[in-house]
Amino acid sequence: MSDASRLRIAVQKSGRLSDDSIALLKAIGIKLQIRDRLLIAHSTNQPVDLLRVRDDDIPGLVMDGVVDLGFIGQNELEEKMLERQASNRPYAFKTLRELDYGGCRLSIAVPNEMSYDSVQSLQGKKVATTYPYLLERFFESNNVNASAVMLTGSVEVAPRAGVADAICDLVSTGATLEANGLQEKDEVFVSRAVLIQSAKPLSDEKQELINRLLPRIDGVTQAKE
Ligand code: PRT
Ligand code: ZN
Repeated sequence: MSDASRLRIAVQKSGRLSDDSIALLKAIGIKLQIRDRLLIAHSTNQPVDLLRVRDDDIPGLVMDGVVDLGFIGQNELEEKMLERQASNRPYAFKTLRELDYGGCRLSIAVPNEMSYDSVQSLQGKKVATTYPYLLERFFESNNVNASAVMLTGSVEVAPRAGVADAICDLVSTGATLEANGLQEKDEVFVSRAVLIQSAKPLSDEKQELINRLLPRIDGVTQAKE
């Protein structure tokens, strides 16, 4: 059984945010022994437990109050918030800090040979993405009538596979787009990692621990600047 008095923090188990999130927790003095296979990691010097999950699950775990804190990319967070709004499920949370890692942008990209003057060029087209809610919001705010085709992976091959005309995917260096004959055209959402807290009131002990940890995060972040 897990101990409800311990602060529960969700981190991505294995992916682009994992190492930086764990490094930050260690840098603010939380000792952790992480065993690769295990879902839970207990801190040996603080009343803190880590829940190691897929990043897709982190916003919901925080919004449902299953964990107290979570490290997550704003792209995933915003997408899950829109999804929950659309289905009338709770989506409240507090952003405690924007972090200095996980930077990327969700962009529209089209095949090199496709003519693209503005987002209006997507009129009547199919756009493959893992972020249908963010993409549909972008279409709506630009008055474009296009459709989002949901793919959970390999989005960049969708145009070549004939599944979509264009894509809306995360970009950092742009190398993946280039390797797939695609050109970045419009930014839909700019993202970085954030630390979020459940909207549910926590015990005084937990809240005091969080309040002690936040200045340390600021210290670590400033020291890197
Ligand atoms: O298994 P799990 O579901 O936990 O992981 P995941 O595969 O969904 O996510 P992961 O680990 O790939 O990314 C986690 C988070 O990292 C994302 O939600 C973003 O907030 C952030 N991030 C930052 C990125 C990138 N940069 C990024 N470049 N996530 C993905 N990419 C991918 C992108 O999808 C594309 O395939 O990298 C490729 C593009 O990179 P460049 O450098 O070639 O442009
Ligand atoms: Zn994921």
